[in-house]
Amino acid sequence: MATIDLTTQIADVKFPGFILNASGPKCTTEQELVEIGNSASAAIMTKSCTKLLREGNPEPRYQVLEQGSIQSMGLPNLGYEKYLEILPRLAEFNKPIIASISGLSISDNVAMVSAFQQSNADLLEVNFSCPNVPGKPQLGYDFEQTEKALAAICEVNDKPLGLKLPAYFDFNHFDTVAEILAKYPISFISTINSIGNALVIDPETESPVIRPNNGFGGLCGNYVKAIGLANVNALRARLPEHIKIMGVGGIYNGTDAFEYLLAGADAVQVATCFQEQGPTCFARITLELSMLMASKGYTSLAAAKGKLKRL
Ligand code: RRO
Repeated sequence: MATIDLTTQIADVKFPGFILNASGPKCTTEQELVEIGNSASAAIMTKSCTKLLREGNPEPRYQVLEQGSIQSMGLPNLGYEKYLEILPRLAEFNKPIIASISGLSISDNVAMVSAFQQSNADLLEVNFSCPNVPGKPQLGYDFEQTEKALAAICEVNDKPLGLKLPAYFDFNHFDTVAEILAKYPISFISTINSIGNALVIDPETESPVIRPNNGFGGLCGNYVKAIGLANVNALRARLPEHIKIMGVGGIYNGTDAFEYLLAGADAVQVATCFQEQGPTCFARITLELSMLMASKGYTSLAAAKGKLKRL
């Protein structure tokens, strides 16, 4: 089989592959991050951190579903200082390290982005789209606050910077967010986060399947793939070329990854599938993508990237 070069690049950082873990599942503790280091994930992405350690929301807070999952984890993490301690110990894996940051306020984000400047994180991903902290709306749905936060973060940041965005559903919103992002020195976006405030009901128990927030949580997996593809493709069409796109949402196999590539993704992140199958999923999806592309006669990512054929 012809091997396909699946290496990719964001800002000046070279990634050894196209497929990495998404912030969220199994990337909170040092042991979990080491397991990602030992896997075929093209990078090590951390769970979004806050200034202080958080236990997260009450359980049950994650439920696998027939075609995906719903969760309201509530940002459980060790606190940013712990990640600053752990990151140097991940350098041995020789792959990019992405620190995900999710402040509960603009000043928290500025403080943590400042603190990570001195770290060995290769890239920072600031989360503008956590749907699961009661009383904290998703920043990415408030364009005024998005711009304010971005301006403040960029003042203190010199690392390649990415934003984790919520799903948008309106062409006006794609236009607006792209216009804002283009004004700032951003290297990438990751789109989409889980689709917030979904409600899954178990008819047997007549209850929601998760406890926090009256059962409302972020919907993930196959259910959201079409929305993820739309967000990648709509934003690719609107953003300057230097802003790269990591596609997220419903990637379980090589075909899913290929669809994100056609939509314009420069890399893809895996969440629910990693949660359910563990770290071997990265090698499997990578192999499936290579085999699919080879069978179609592609020899590079570039040949297919963004090459969706419109009807
Ligand atoms: O921890 C969470 O509940 C969570 C976060 Br920070 C996020 O960005 N997206 C999500 O679906 N869950």
